Amino acid sequence: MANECIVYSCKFLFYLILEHVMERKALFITFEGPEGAGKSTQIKLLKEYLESLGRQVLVTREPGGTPLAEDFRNIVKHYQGEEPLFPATELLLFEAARTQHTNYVIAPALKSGTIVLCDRFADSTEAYQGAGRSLDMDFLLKLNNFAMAGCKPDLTLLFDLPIEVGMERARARVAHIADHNDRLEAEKMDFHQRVRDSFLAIARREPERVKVLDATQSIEELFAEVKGLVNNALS
Ligand code: T5A
Repeated sequence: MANECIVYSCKFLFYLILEHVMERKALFITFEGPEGAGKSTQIKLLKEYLESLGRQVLVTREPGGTPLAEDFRNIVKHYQGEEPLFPATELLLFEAARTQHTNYVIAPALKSGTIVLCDRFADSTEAYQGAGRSLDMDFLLKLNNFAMAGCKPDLTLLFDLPIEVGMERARARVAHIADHNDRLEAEKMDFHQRVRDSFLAIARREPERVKVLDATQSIEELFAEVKGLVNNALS
């Protein structure tokens, strides 16, 4: 009887401590991967899960997340003017959008103890503009660092899958939109292959932060992995 009491008290204490830690720890989680990897789907599920634990959650995205950054998003994704968007201009627009986003949204949210779930962040710039567009990587990393304004992800979930599978999913999702145009999605397959390879290289370089998930799994299987990794990061 006495033993049972001790076990019960220990369990009670453990859950109290867990609840306390989970309640207060701000966390910055980014979601990365090639086109159509299933990030948005997992973010939605994770938000619901974290809110069911009583946590304050902010879901946001890049490029975007503030009204002005959303304007920049519209340009980098859909611009069709006669004057081509110079690759360095594209990079600067992504970094300008990020600067608005980190300073006005992400940093204040983290400061208030909110869990921030961000659909793409600085690793996407390294993969798309650095590897995809072959821009000067050293300079790009410095710009990334500047635009991040101290908001370094605690955890990055990299949804990896063959680019053909992701492109097919992305195409199927917008098949009903007659005049769909997306500058980056429309890039050639070798561009997207460089993007995928670059994401995997980042994961090899920073294995503590970046966790690679096999995004060809079902939505449910993937979410079980996501939940495990996030619970780990929270405890
Ligand atoms: N970019 C971004 C840069 O070039 N540089 C930068 O610095 C940054 C920040 C953003 C674009 O900007 C580029 C990268 C991008 O090209 P976006 O519209 O946000 O544009 O594009 P994505 O981030 O690629 O978003 P997608 O919506 O295309 O892909 P997701 O969010 O990864 O996928 P999701 O969840 O919408 O799923 C796609 C489809 O697949 C299904 C879903 O139902 C959906 O129909 N699906 C699955 N099917 C089978 N199995 C699963 N496990 C599935 N999960 C989802």
